[in-house]
Formats: sequence, C-alpha cells, structure tokens
Amino acid sequence: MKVAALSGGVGGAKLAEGLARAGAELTVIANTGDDFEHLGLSISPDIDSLVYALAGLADRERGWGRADESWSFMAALGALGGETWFNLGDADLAMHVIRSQRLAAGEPLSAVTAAILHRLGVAAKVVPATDQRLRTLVETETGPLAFQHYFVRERTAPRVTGFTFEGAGTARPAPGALEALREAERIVICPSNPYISIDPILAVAGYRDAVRDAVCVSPIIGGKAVKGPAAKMMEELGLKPSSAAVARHYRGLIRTLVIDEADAHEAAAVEAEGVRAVVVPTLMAGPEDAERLARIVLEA
Ligand code: FO1
Repeated sequence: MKVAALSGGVGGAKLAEGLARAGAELTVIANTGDDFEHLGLSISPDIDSLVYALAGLADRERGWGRADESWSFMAALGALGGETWFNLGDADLAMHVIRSQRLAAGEPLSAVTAAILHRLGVAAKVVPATDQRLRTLVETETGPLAFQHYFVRERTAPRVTGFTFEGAGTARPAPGALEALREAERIVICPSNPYISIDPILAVAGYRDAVRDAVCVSPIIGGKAVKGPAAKMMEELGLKPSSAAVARHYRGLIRTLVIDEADAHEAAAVEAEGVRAVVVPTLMAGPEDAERLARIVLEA
C-alpha cells in the first residue's frame, strides 16, 4: 500500500519503522522546523531520527541519535570550552558533517537525505517538509526562543504562549512530497507533537490542501505525552491535554484518530469532533509493537 506520513522525531520515527516493517511503500514527510545551525554544522534532528529508525540504527532508549554511540567529541569539545548543551555523538557527527558539506556545495536537503538513505540501504523515502529554510520559534512568557534553545538548552521549562514558523510563508514543499500525498492510498499523521512537529509542515503552502482523510495516532495517552512537551504545551495554551483536543486540532484533515486503550472513555468526545475513534494499545516499546500499530493504521 502506498503510504504518505507526516512526522516529527521520536514517536513518529517509531511508527514509520513500523509502517516500513508492515510492508508499506512509504514516504515520510519530515518536520524541518527543528533544524538549526550549531558549531558550524547543519543539523536536522527529525530527519535523522527517521533515517536512523528506518535504517535500524536508532537508540530506542534515548529516542534520538544512534545506538552504541560514543561521546569523545563532546568531552573534547567541553575541555576546549566549546558549547556542550546539545549532544552530538561521535558517529552521529558524521551525519551532520556530510550534510553540512553537501548543503554548502549547493545540494538541496531533499537530495542529501535521499543519498544518505540510499547509502544506508533504506527503501522508504524521507522527504524534508521543504528544501528552504523553515525554523520554529517558540513564543514564551520570557520571549521567543529558537526551537532547540527551548527544547534542549532550556529543557522545555519556559511557559509557551504560541509558535512562529519562520520561512513558512515563502517555503515550498520539497520535490516528491505533494506527489506522495496525492498518490497515497493512506495518509498518516504520526504520533508527533501537533504544535511543533506537524504544524510547521502544515504551515508550508500546499500541505494543508493535500492532506485529506488521514489516520492519526494520538501522541497523548492518559492526559500525558508519551514523550516530550505536548501535554505541557496544551495546558499552557489553555487546553485540556487529551486525544479529543488532538482530534479538534486536526479537524478537516483526519478521518480517524487512533487512541490508546487508557483513553477509551474519550472515544465519544473524539467522535463529537467528527473524527472516528479507534481504541487500541498505542505504546510502542519495540519494533514489534510499532509494526502491530502500523498494521492497525493501515487497516483503519
Ligand atoms: N535532544 C535532547 O534532549 N538533548 C540533546 O542533547 C539532543 C541532541 C541531539 C543531537 C542530534 C539529534 O539528531 C537530535 C538531538 N536531540 C537532542 C533531539 C532533538 O532535540 C529533537 O529536535 C527533538 O527530539 C524533537 O524532535
């Protein structure tokens, strides 16, 4: 089945791996609002989480970066007085160096990503939301923060008041993204943060019109985010963290919301938003869980 999925990092990457294992002919459109330039390198965390998951190289515990990583570079960087708030593993560093070199030589991010997937023997496609600059700014009570400064350096502590997606107004979908959505027999919105992982993609002209009748897996279980600040953000934005709020957020884009058994009592509230609720276990502890959930998404 031809599947196009919209995804951020961690949770989305797990489902993407499951979809690939379940035999989907998969194109993942990856959030690039988290991307940034750091230590002279071009870093694309969500693309990398997807690439590593699909290549079987991801560190499942940590949720980002590579398994069996070593950290000599960070130790040496710290000893020289460099910035150490953002951790780059020794093997992961190779990814950022290759990407930075090829981008500097004029290749678009989509081509660089495709070449890396090819080298790693990954059949699934990962297409950046855009080849142009897209940067999420998190508006907080203490002022705007670049995404990684909010997420990693400040550990998501500041209270959020909103989001700005710099560059979204002029960015265009990367080659292949809209075609994948048009040709897909199933469009999936991964269990990623709606505000900082999926909205930056939807802010680029073309995506909102191309996403229809999607199946989304809720990133909220029991009023909490499986990982990351989604529930905290909902509270700070004046919303009750729930799958019903996720259904409302995606109204008009999704036909089905897959929610966890722990939230079975929310099914009626989800359906009141005009979205079908499918209640199943949604936690993905390992690749087998991810594949099982993916099969449910494909059959939904
Ligand atoms: N997340 C952290 O919480 N701390 C880190 O030091 C960190 C480093 C890092 C390096 C490479 C990479 O691809 C991702 C990294 N992440 C780190 C995750 C990153 O912040 C992602 O943007 C989030 O996972 C949101 O999707």
